[in-house]
Parts: sequence; C-alpha cells; structure tokens
Amino acid sequence: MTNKLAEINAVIEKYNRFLITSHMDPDGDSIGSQMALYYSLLNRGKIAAVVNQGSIPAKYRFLDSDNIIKFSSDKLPYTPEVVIVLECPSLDRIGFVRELIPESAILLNIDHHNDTENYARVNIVDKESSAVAEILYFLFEEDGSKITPEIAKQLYAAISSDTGRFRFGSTTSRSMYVASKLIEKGANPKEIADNLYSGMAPGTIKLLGYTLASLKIEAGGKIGYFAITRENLRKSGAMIENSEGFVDFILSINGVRMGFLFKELSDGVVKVSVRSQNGYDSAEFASLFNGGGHTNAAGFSKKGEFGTVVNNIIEKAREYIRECN
Ligand SMILES: [Mn+2]
Repeated sequence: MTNKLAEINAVIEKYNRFLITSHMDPDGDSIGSQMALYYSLLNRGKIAAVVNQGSIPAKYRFLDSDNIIKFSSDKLPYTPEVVIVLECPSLDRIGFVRELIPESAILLNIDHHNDTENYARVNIVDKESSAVAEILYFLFEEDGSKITPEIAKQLYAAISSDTGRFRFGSTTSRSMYVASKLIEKGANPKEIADNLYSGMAPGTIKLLGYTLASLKIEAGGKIGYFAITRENLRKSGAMIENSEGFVDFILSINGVRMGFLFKELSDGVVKVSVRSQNGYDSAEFASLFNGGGHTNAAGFSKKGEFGTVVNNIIEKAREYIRECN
C-alpha cells in the first residue's frame, strides 16, 4: 500500500484544485474521511470542495459545523483538476456529483469495500482497513502532513462509526493503533462518542422501540430481522435517517448468524441492511440483489410491496444459509 500512498501524495502535491466526494447518503466513514481530507488539503495550500448527493444524518452533523459538505449539483466556482472519491465501490454511487467531474480530471479512489472497481488513475482498495479513515491516516503520515486535532477528530469518528464502536470483525490491532495515535493527536474519545451515540431525539428512541419489537426469528434461530414500516415511522415522529445503527442490534441475539433490517421507503422501495457473522457473507448475499458491501455488513434496495419483498428475501436467506451449511 505504501507505494500507492506515495503515488496519491505525488498527485496531490502536483495539482491545486480538488473535488472530494463519496457515495450518496454518506455515512460516518464517508463524512469523517471527506472532512479530514478536506482540512488536510487546505493545510497543504490547496483549493478543495466536498460535494455529495443526499444529506448528513443528524448524529454526524457535529463533524461539519462549518457546512463544508455541499449537497447541490451547482457548478463549482473552479474546474477541479483532481477528483478524490472516498468509500465508494463504483462511480455510479456518487450520483449527481458525476456531472461535476470534467473530462480532464484525474480520478483517485480510496476505498475498503470488497467489490470496489478500479475506476480511477490510482486506486487504493484495502479490504483489511476497518475504515477509509484508517487508510487516510497512513496517507497523511506517508508525506508528513500534519494531523491537527480537527483532522484527528474526523478520522477517529469515522473509524469508531465504521467499526460499530470498535466491535466489528473488521477491528484490528492496526485500527486500534491508528485510534490511539489519533487520541495522541487530539481526538477526544468521550466527546466524539457522546456526539455519535448519545443525544438521541425522543422520536428516535420511540422508533428504536417499535423496530426492536418487530423482531422475527427464522431458520431455527439463525436468521433474525426487524422492519421499519411507514406506519411506525409516522407514529414515532422520527425520520428514516435516524435509524442508522438499529440493524446492529440483530447480531446481539443469541444464535443469530444473519440479520436484516427492512425499511419501507415512501416510493415503494424497500431498503435492506444485511449483517452477518460466523462464516456467512453479507456482501455475497447482497450481490444476489445487485447490492454490495463488506463481509459482515452490506445492503441493497428492492422495489415492491413491503410484505412480499420481506418474505422473498427471507426465503432467499433461508436458502443461502442452507447452501452454506
Ligand atoms: Mn467505510
């Protein structure tokens, strides 16, 4: 990886105008990584913008109190020479930001998904990294870029959120090493954890209650799933984006190897989050429905009547579990 890090730093050194982006509906790793890279580029005397499709979930808003990330397809005030795509397995996933990339731009891709395409001039895809933020730490270290307390905060928050508070199988001694270095450089674990995991609105807790109460267990206890219906969303008064992290409760249930959260969206689409452990592969399962992700966490969307879609997917999951045995 070190050679590629040097290659990316050489491109950054040579050019001045940058666009940073990530997958639509950015998560904690996308947001923290983009913010960290943005501040680092500024410290290196560069001009940079961050543009995403979607919005920032409430719990990550503390990472962008300066409103750096733009969610509009308006033309940039300059022509970017280099576009850095973070945390994004394919270029389709950046949505409308594609329209802001000039033909002439050099693309750089930094990711850690299982199925990332090599769509850029330089591609760093490191599946061993728990978060893109972990790769960025070594990118900054490679060329001696200063990791300010602000940058340390962003990277630490990204790693904490992508490892489910340092609990997922993706958590390695290297993730912990990087986290410890980030604390040395000014990240405050308590403050970041309070921002990420406390301060929930009452409606979010109500929605969590409805979601947990919807639990169903299948396949002799190996499959568990929750649903968020339009009805429960309305009753709770929460927004669908407040449900991030709910799915992670599913693997806390004794015996559950594969878990799902089904979200009934307003446009007849069902959004499905997949979690798995002990040899079952979430990304492989999601790929049956044109989705993707990691071994232990993946996702996809499917159009159709909510109950029918849920039943079909659970049926497929039973088959999948049988085949793995
Ligand atoms: Mn990530």
